[in-house]
Amino acid sequence: MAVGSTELRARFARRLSDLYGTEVPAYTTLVDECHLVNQRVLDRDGAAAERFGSISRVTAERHGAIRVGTPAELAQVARIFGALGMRPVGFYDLRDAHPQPIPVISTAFRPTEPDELARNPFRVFTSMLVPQDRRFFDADLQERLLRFLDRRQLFPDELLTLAGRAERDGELSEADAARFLDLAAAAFALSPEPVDRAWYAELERISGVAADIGGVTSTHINHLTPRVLDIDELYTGMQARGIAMIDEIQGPPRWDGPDVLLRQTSFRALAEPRTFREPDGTISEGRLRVRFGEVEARGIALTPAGRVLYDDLVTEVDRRVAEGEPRREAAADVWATGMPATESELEERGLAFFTYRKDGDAVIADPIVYEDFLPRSAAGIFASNLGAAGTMDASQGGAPRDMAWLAEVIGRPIRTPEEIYAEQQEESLMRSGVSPTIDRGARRVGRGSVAE
Ligand code: OOG
Ligand code: NI
Repeated sequence: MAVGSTELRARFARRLSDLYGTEVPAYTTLVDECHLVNQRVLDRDGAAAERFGSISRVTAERHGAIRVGTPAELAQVARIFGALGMRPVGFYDLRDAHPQPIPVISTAFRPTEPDELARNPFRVFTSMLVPQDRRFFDADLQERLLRFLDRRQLFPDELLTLAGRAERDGELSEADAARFLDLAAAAFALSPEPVDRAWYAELERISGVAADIGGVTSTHINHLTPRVLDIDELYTGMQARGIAMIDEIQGPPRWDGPDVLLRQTSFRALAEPRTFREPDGTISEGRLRVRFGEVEARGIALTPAGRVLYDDLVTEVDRRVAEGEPRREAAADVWATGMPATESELEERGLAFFTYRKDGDAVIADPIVYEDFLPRSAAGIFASNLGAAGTMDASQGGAPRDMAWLAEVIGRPIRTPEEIYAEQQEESLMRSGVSPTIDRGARRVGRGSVAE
């Protein structure tokens, strides 16, 4: 029996979860707590709890994060994830992220078809270092960094060959699939290779992320994030278990209105034992604290207009915080006045994406869940887990990078999240025969199977 890309993705997500659980025990605690919270929300809210995805999808749902150094490495990552039916979506430039710049650009590999997402939505936030950016790296360091990166091989040839075959044929034989999964999981495990102490420290002075990427000869999964239905409850639950969380939940604030986009929070994982090669050539044991735990809650995907509104509210909250108002109060107030309080209003004003179906004469709008990431939250997640802020010379010019550049250097198209959601919305209108203008009056935002 052949193993198709969907099954391969589901198996890989499980393998990675098992691996990360043995490497970072706090991850297992986090997953346990998520299951408890999700069950409580399910008991409390019934079918409404599954408005943004079935409980089986949400329970299996993970996103991972990995970091690589060069376009060639990113192209190989794209091939491995291509075998799992995951395509690059979105472009995130974290180099001028507020409040903490990170010397990387990122994309996310994920399934793009609704039925594939429903079967297994595994996604990986993938960042690539920009050694050419003078604000972080001078010419000498850039050159040494590129030389170091060019010499290493993150993925064995056999893995890349199997990945290529899987992508071409859409499947692998059972034996090849087993081999592929062994090699792929091993490629993302923490390596026992000694870390060059001086080189790592030199990069760490610039950024902990630069050291984690360019200071070692391998890559590793940085975190694996489960999805939770009530992130505020999860946050308190983890603290009660004695795990110190970062100060904030990133993204939209807690509020009574509809869940939009993505809320995330994280905790610093323990320092992990690593082997070092000292400047005098001796090998010693040390510790590095680079990997962590993160959890997320997902809401409705916003249209470009909705996103502008969201970004405006973020700016307004920042402004008030800068004037001395506590963030929580500022956010609650700004959202209460600025963000529509109901899904219907989001829908009527064209601020969020929905799919449409007819139920007798009524038109039901179901929200499309946000499957992507937020650059500011991502930078915040990176930053909250760095030991030191690092150094950056803002007076230097940065290397220009955008989605088209990234697509070109990895040799694959990169899709825009909003394009995918818009397509999905359009398709549902066509399929159901709902006319956005004629049926407008009849349209109501449905609560799925839940009575209104
Ligand atoms: C990625 C940080 C961003 C997210 O979920 O936004 C991220 C990393 O630490 O490599 O994971
Ligand atoms: Ni993450």
